[in-house]
Amino acid sequence: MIKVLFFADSHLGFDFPIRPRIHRRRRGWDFFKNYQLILDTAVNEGVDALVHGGDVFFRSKIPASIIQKTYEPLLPVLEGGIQMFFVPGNHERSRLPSSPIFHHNNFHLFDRPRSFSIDMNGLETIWGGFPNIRNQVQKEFPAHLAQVGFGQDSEALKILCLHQAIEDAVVGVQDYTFRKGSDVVGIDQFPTYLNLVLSGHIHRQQVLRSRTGTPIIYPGSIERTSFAERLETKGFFMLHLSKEDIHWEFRPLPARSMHEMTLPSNLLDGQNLMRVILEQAEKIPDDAILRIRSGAEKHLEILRIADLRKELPESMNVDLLPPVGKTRYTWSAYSD
Ligand SMILES: [Mn+2]
Repeated sequence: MIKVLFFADSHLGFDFPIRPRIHRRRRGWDFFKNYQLILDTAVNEGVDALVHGGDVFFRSKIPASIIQKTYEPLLPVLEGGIQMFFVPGNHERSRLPSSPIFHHNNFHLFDRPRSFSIDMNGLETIWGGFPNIRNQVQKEFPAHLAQVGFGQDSEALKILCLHQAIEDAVVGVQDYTFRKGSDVVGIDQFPTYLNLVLSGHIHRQQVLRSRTGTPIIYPGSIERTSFAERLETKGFFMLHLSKEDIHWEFRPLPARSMHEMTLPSNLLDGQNLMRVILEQAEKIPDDAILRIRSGAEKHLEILRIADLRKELPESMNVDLLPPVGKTRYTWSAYSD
């Protein structure tokens, strides 16, 4: 029996400006705190393997200090004898910034389709995987899998590590479900010889089954990265694997609560608007993330975000947005 901790989508560097223009609470530390909690759990519970399913970082160009803050705490974990597997995600453009820890004997990077055969507590395992395929994954998947080289006939336990959208995955407050498509791996594309599939990318934790019954596990993101995740419990999976049996439990992590309010469009004076906002803020935790949606474009002229932040608790994260339909940017509600 081996114990595996699986997490993904840590998005480190999210809201973590190196030289902030204005001083206010940032969400960046929340992500690093949960990251450290996960590493501590791996050590304290003596897991045999730790898997990161990709989107380690928030984007592909990462300041050196964030890279260091990310990799440095991995060293004591590796030194403790835990085997570590990392999948490059789409946010790091399928390539992780390199580090000396990549050369550690216990660190295994899926920098290309490849596999690692390791004897763990007497259990023969083959860990296969490849970096996020950004386009045409449905078409590319079989060739990538072949290049992984699982050795289909071996008796070893075969675990596939990915960072992809998979058919049947569900996301967002509206329960959007991924259907088969060119950028989605089909549920019938997983060969029977696989014992377990671990994937990042989808930010809601869930367990799917391949057509032939192989468990496909998404741990979700370690903190909320968008309002589409506001109802989701964040966390990671602890798995127990043996040749006869695979079981798992989900472990929740602390996550900041998210709230949205829309300002009444008929209210057009600063004082009254502020009163409405403060009334709403009273009802939510002091460390909530509050998104204020203007009801009318005029609200953006009347209210200043700096004034709002001054009036609301310092521990709260506050944003003021244009009315629905007038938003200048969009964010991917599903799987960024
Ligand atoms: Mn992600």
